[in-house]
Amino acid sequence: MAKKRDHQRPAPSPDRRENQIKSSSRREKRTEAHSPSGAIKVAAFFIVSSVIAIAVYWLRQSSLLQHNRSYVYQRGLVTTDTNFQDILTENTNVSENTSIRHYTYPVLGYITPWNSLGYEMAKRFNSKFTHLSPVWYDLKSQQSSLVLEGRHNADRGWISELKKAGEALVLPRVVLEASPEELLRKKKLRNKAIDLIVTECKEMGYDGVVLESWSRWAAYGILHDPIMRSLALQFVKQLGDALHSIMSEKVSGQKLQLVYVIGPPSSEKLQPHDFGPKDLETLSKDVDGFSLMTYDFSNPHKPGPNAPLEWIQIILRILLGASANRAQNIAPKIFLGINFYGNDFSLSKDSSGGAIIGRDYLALLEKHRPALEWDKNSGEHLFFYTADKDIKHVVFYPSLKSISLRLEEARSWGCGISIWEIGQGLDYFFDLL
Ligand SMILES: *[C@@H]1O[C@H](CO)[C@@H](O)[C@H](O)[C@H]1NC(C)=O
Ligand SMILES: *[C@@H]1O[C@H](CO)[C@@H](O)[C@H](O)[C@H]1NC(C)=O
Ligand SMILES: CC(=O)N[C@H]1CO[C@H](CO)[C@@H](O)[C@@H]1O
Repeated sequence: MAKKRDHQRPAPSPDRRENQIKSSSRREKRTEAHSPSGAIKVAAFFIVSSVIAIAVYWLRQSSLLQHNRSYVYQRGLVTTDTNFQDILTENTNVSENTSIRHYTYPVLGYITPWNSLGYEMAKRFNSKFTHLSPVWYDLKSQQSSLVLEGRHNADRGWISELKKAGEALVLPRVVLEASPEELLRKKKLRNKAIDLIVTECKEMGYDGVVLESWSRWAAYGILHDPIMRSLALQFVKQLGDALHSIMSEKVSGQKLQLVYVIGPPSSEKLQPHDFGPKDLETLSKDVDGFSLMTYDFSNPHKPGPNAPLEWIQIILRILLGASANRAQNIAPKIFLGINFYGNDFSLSKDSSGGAIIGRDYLALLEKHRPALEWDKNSGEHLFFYTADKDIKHVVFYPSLKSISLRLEEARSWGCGISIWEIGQGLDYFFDLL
């Protein structure tokens, strides 16, 4: 591990303490060799050490070229051993060329209209993404019919700038708010819902949609009924089918896409409301991607890490692990969820606290200058601070190291990733993608 980290450091980095220690010990050796009888030894020493220096430099360069050309790796910032100063000074620095992708599987980024930084990030790091999903639409019941709300959120200027900046597909998210009993039972309403979504895609030139409905259906309690559950899956297939029948305006030969949002199974023994491996198989032909919400493991009543690595591993095993066939066919469609926000929990009895985003985190680091700790079990960084009235807080917020471990996990399965959301992170997180 330590060896690997060394390879990630660039050869000339005089400002790193370890290198200073190394070079001063080398200077000591040279003075030792400077004895009257040692002229030949000195010459030999210089030749040998130059050869070694060149070899080490060459090895480091070639390993950098192969694996880790991004700035954050070169600076040795992707490490468990981080501190608030490094984060405060480095978080805005990224590789000069922001077009180079380091994560080869699909990357979906969510953008929320209430945090405009996400719109900026989508333009600046466009090439890092294959899919961008602005959170714009709700499909709602209206009297006996349906209406798709959210066109007022859609920003045409931004979409056309995005198209100039790169190739990421734009798939706005649609949340199905409409009462599911009616919608799923009545064929006319199902057709209407699908028609509204498809028409909006055509009129606005979208590349498809991200649909969120499963969590709503679970909340309404309809998934315990086998007939309703089957109608629910049928609806998603029908929408996928309808979108696939339309060609994208942007990329010739490409159909409109459907990405479906799914939650993590609640336990290894699946409940009726859990979206499980069989459901993945049922929908896999009609759905282009599954946005898997692997975050929010903890909450103010149970303060802790946002997405423990072990928990993520268990979820991936439940969904993909049972058959090699499934892993091979379905893994490329999974977008493993990665949070770019964190949590600030109060440790008092009132169980308060909640989500924080990048700028809140930086402000806390500046104010409290805390010691960051690495929680090996969850694979997340955290720190403690004391607020007014002596109330202790714990803060979990993603770090380069925590994100890189999740990327490696996703990579080992051949999965894509999805980020909630791209305006909530720090600039240098994008250097990992
Ligand atoms: C990183 O960014 C900081 C602040 O913008 C700057 O002072 C520093 O020189 C940068 N480091 C490098 C190596 O570019
Ligand atoms: C950045 O990298 C991309 C992909 O490797 C390359 O096509 C492009 O020319 C590079 N841009 C610059 C300014 O070096
Ligand atoms: C982004 C990237 O390619 N990271 C790699 C850097 O190098 C280490 C070890 O050589 C790999 O484990 C990372 O995946």
